[in-house]
Amino acid sequence: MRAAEGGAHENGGRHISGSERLLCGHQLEEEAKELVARALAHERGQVDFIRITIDRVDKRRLQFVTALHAAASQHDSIDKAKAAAKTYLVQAGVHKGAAEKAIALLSASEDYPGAYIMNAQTGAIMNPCGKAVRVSRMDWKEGEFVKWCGTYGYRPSLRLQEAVALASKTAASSFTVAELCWSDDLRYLTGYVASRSTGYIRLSPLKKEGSPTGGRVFFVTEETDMNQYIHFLSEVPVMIRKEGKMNEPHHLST
Ligand code: PML
Repeated sequence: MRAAEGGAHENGGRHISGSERLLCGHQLEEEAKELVARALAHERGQVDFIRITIDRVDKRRLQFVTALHAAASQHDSIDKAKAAAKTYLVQAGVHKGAAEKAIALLSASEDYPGAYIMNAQTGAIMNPCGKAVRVSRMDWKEGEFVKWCGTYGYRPSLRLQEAVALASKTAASSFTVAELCWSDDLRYLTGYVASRSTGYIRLSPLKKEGSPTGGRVFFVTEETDMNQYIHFLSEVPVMIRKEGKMNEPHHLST
């Protein structure tokens, strides 16, 4: 589901809400209703465009990815949380200059309807034609998210469920070095750095209450084949599970 204010995204509408599910047929009706309710009630604005797309997924194409492990990094100021984000990004293999550029980018970004892709060494933005990239076709295997939360003592929430699924799918690509994200919702101040080496590190506060800025940056290797990368993120169906053999980086067989 994706929803916008002022018309469709492709016609310049402002992005308000988006969500992804992988479901069995009998769950479709109820979930679709919930997604519409969610778009209509969103605090970022009054939507006048909602698009729900439903595609059948061939089970044989389904890939399983183990959820990233989690840690929390709580700070008493935004500057300190951002400095910690930079340190974790550098630990994951991002060049210091690229990490700084991404933090500045998200600190000024509003309504970008997907992710920026950034060269992890040079900081160059790589999005084809400047278009935001949406990660799609991923979800948790039934019951696994609640187990994952239990391990870390987190209260399950839809926001966390979707963020960890997205971060785990993205980190599973061999082209991804790391991800930086924080919400553009006005009252949600927690974000994260994610990578195969650091896991999913929740950082707070990454912005001031009431600020509409935020978004996602995926840092990629110099060797990234953009077509393959975007195909994996947006097309390949991925089920997230809590346990499993540690993922080999995904080599993008389709
Ligand atoms: C979003 O809601 O747009 C992103 C959420 C990021 C943080 C989720 C968390 O770990 O609490």
